[in-house]
Amino acid sequence: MENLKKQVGIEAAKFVKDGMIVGLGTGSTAKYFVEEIGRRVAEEGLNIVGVTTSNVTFDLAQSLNIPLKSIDEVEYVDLTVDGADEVDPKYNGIKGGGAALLMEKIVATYSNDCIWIVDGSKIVETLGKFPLPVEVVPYGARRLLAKFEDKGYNPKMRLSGDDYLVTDMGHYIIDLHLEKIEDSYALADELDNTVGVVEHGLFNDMISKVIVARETGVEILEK
Ligand code: ABF
Repeated sequence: MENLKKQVGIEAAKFVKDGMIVGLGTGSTAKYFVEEIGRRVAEEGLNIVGVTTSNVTFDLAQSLNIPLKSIDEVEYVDLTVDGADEVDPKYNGIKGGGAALLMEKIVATYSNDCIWIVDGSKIVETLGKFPLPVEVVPYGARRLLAKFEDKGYNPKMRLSGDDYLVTDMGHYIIDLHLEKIEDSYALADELDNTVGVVEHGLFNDMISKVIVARETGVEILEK
């Protein structure tokens, strides 16, 4: 499977051209994309500026000598390549399994184009089997947990060891075990309007392509 992930990472890097500002995603698949960009910077003199989506990716990109800027130092991002946890037939997805959803969504929001790179197991008919990450302010998190419980959303605080996981931006994550999300737009709207919710892992209408690693090879799905 690692070889398949590497293949899609390399395939996605082909969309990166000289002069681009490139969003560098997070996760085990996006790692291969970032490593390929690093290789091209080192071996081919690829001239890009990277914008990272997590501390982990920042450290990886720095170790590869990829020139970096923060999202606040650029007007826009030309192309962001990132991983995902689920992708449905409408090219909507769930992200945040890697707890980086807030910075990922901020960078994606200012990107002219986004591509997800996934293994075949991420392609689903209906979103929701993967628990939906919801990033919340620590103050009031247990009130939100109770609210989601009352709604029947089967919420669980994301843990790191015995403690609540703290994201790069200093928040907690509540994972909603919904099994099926019939309307990702309605749920996104509800969460966007819930006090204490900073961001959630529903990425609706944010990408143009998904590059999928299948046993039979790499498949590029275009919206
Ligand atoms: C990150 O990549 C997260 O949003 C998502 O959860 C994760 C998928 O990681 P992997 O490629 O390791 O399955 O962007």
